[in-house]
Amino acid sequence: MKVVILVGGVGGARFLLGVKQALGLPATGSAPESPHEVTALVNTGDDVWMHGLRICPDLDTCMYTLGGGIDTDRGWGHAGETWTVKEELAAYGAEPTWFGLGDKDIATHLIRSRMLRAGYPLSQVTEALCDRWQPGVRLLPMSDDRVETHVVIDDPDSDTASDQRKAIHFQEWWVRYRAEPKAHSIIAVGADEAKPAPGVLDAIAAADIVLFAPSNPVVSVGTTLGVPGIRDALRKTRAKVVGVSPIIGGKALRGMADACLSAIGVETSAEAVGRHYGSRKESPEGVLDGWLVAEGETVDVPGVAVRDVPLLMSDVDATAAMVRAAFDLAGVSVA
Ligand code: FO1
Repeated sequence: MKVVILVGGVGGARFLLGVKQALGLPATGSAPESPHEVTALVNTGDDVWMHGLRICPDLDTCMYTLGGGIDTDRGWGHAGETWTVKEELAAYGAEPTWFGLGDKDIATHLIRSRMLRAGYPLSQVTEALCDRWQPGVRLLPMSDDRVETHVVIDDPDSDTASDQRKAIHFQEWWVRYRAEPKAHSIIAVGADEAKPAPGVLDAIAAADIVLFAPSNPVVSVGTTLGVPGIRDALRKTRAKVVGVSPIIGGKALRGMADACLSAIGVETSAEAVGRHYGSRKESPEGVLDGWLVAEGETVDVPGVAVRDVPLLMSDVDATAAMVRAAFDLAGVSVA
């Protein structure tokens, strides 16, 4: 079976572990004999140049998680990480000092930055890095072009009276300010000129099922949907498209999906997010056929088949059960 998943960072990576288990694939490493093909379309809007290095948080989180190298408490970066270079950079007063660059992680960024500077596209860089990590799924950046999520907040340096605003990179909002400053708007800079990375549209067209991981519907799945061509490909594919709500009981599980949703005027509820994605059949831009919501929730998304199941990715078994429920909702069986 060909499975395509739109994913972001920490939540997306955990969801991919469930997809692998549901398909009988080993948790880490590849299974070349398996009849299944899994392609993750990964958000790159969080990517950022820092200290001269290109950092791709969602791609790296997926690669380390599926490659068995992730720090499970943080959900990002290497297990057993050290921070010597970060401390040295801080000793020089080299900004930003608020971003956690681990020593082992820096090796990934050095390889990627060198390959990008040599002219390799991000998709080929990712393939090269995955040679080492063997995630067991194909990790495809949503685009090889630069798309960067920026957040418009009240300018912390200006006095409140002047209500000056400024746009900061998503990582600064997320990591430095813990997403506290109200996001007035969220902009994927470069999205309009970006093209889907090679293989993205083909994977969607050839898929037997497309899943939306319970990732941030604005700055992860939303950013991917914003790359010209991807939404259309999802509306055209013969595969069923089934999303998993990242909102349980009106609460965002992880990250700051609620802060992002309010920035785009969408209520923090499974129903509002399902409607925001929209029905492929009934709305002009919609992309969903199915929507998994948390057990006991009654959600109505016109033109979309809704099912309520346990949605907490408490462990891989629980996540695999969610994935099987999505397969079932799409009417596909894992032969
Ligand atoms: N998240 C933090 O909360 N603090 C950090 O210092 C931090 C550093 C970092 C370095 C590399 C990397 O790949 C991810 C990192 N993250 C950090 C996580 C990252 O900001 C988020 O996971 C994604 O951007 C959101 O999906």
